[in-house]
Amino acid sequence: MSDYFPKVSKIKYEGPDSKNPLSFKHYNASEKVGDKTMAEHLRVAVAYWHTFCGTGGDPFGDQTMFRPWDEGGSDMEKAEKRLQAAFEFFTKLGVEYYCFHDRDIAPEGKDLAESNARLEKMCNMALQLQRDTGVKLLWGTANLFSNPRYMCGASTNPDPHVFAYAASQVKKMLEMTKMLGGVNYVFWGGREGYETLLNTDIERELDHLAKFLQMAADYKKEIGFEGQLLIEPKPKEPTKHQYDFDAATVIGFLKANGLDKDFKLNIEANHSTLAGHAFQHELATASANGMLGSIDANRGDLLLGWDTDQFSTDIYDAVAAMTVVLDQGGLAPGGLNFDAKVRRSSTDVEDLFHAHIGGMDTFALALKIAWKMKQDGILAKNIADRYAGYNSGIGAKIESGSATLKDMEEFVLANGEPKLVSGRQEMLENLVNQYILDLSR
Ligand code: XUL
Ligand code: CO
Repeated sequence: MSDYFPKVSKIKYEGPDSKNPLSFKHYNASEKVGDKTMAEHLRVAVAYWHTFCGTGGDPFGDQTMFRPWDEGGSDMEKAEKRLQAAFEFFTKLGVEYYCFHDRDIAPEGKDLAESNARLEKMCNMALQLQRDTGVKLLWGTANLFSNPRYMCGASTNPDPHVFAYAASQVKKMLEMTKMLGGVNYVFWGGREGYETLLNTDIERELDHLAKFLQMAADYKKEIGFEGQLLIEPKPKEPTKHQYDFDAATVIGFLKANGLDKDFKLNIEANHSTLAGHAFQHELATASANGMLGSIDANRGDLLLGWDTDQFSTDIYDAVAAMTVVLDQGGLAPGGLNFDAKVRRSSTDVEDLFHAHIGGMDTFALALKIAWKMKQDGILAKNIADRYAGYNSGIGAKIESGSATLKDMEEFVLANGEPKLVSGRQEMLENLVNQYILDLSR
């Protein structure tokens, strides 16, 4: 095993009273919460791109993070060192999963053939490291946004040559994800959107996006890849109008194109807030449609309008998220991918551990709180009571689909004005706070 993190040994669970910053206060992989362990509930994954490829560069300044695995050697030698470092990190952190884009793990070559050969070489090395450590692949994906060829989109590019290039990358990455035993495959729209209608045919672009996804769903079946295909909604950035704006937009698009049986959604917290929604709203919308597949667990900054990809520390938000996850009976084969990066000024390799420990502790505590609330059934009872009118009489008739407008009029003429019933929001908010405060120690 490599030694890129000499100051960090295996991170242990030390409980809420520990003062050791390099320990878990709540995440205790083998601790049972109900019938599953925390690890089984949360299925935490490290995002390869942020944690091992991030440089700290931003539009206003250069690299701030100089990683030992990036020192010296050819691009491929660096890629190999980075992969060693990654598996050392996964093992010391004690996570079961990771996620990567093709170009994170292997640098692009001079042409597609060379890029594919490089990717294959690095994936074979990853397979060996997976076997050595027991770490698994939560999902693979293709980077269809960084290379200049994708400046006007990948599958929605006006040039079919670019479409074909993007499709070729997806073909190879589906094969590699299958080879690595990946349990999901993600499509994030990247540059699938537009800047101006002066040069854009929305109808054709949406049609091309659907054709692209159909090809992927067909190829998945052809090669016998059993992972779940996921689409990750995001409203803007990099393009002004992204076609996969939010959960509702993506669900509508998938249904309109007959793709809703082949894809589920990967909901990212920060993308939800950029769309003007709460994280929980996006999770609940996907879940209500039977389409919540996986989560990119991070947070934004409410004072900034872009994708800051910060590690979750907001317990309130995480409790809301875990409530939806528990209500639908879990996330598997999906998981919680920490699609998050340390701040530009957090330049030590140890900061990568602090960041993940914080995120994992936040979701572990949230899991315990959401589980207890669910066990006590208070929120569920309140919601059930609120809709009880639909269990019988006119309500049941409406839900059965047999009621008509005439029935409605007859009912109101006979029963007069409906009573005002309080939604009791403040009482419920206090209740949630009480659980959070009680269980945080
Ligand atoms: C971009 C984003 C991506 C996807 C994978 O905002 O979230 O990292 O998760 O391509
Ligand atoms: Co993401």
